[in-house]
Amino acid sequence: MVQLRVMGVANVTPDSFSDGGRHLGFEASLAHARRLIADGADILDIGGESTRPGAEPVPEAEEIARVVPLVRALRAESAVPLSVDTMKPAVARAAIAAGAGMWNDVTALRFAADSLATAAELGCEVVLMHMQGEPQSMQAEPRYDDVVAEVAEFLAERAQAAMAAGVRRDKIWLDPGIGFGKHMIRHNLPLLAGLNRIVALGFPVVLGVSRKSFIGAVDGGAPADQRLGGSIAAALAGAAAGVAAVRVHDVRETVQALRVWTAIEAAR
Ligand code: HH2
Repeated sequence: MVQLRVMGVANVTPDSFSDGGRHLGFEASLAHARRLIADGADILDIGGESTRPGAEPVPEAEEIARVVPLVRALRAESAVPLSVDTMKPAVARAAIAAGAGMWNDVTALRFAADSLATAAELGCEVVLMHMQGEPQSMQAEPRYDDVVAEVAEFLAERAQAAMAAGVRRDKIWLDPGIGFGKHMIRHNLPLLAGLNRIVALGFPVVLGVSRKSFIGAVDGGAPADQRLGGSIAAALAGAAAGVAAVRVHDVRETVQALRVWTAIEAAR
């Protein structure tokens, strides 16, 4: 069985929906990232711009100033793989130069004209995520005839585009983009139920369900800080479907859940 990796979310933003700026500032974000590593994160995903619905864009220089010092500091003291969560090629370039090895792009390398070429040139791993619409407006009126088929088709097309631009096949990860231009119930749940069809595309899949709104929608409106149980349930659904990594805020609890799930699977 392929080892399922836990990607810990290490945001350096004042407006992330789930941790509300609690880790703003270099020292606080470094301390938080160290905690995630101690808790067992296999990868850290460092983001300087919130992608929550309605979030304001962050200027490129500001995003670099948020992300790069943290990447550099973590690279100096830890061997844990580092990912940068950004749409901007210049931010990815700066973070990779500072020691990150993965570019996590929620726009699947569509944001800038030079996104694809930059990913190929950097030679890093890339996460291509599905999103319908733009972050500012994506939740307004998402529409699909068959959400699993359409997400799978999009991801296959973006993987082809990346390879055509020179990204190596073995560097590509795919992500269905739970919550990105999807109705909380009508789209996210069938997509989670059909994850095996995304996995069947033949690339490692990253799944981000941690603290997302659909959990609140299923559980009587539970707020973001009370979605741990639902986050773990959805992560385990991903594990059962064969995803390669789960992107989570609560690393310690998720590591424990996956260890127990994996131990039971091994006993079959
Ligand atoms: N979700 C968020 C951000 N980046 N990247 C990938 N690959 N997959 C996801 O599901 C994903 C992502 C949103 O979560 P969070 O980082 O907690 O919020 P914010 O964007 O407000 O920082």
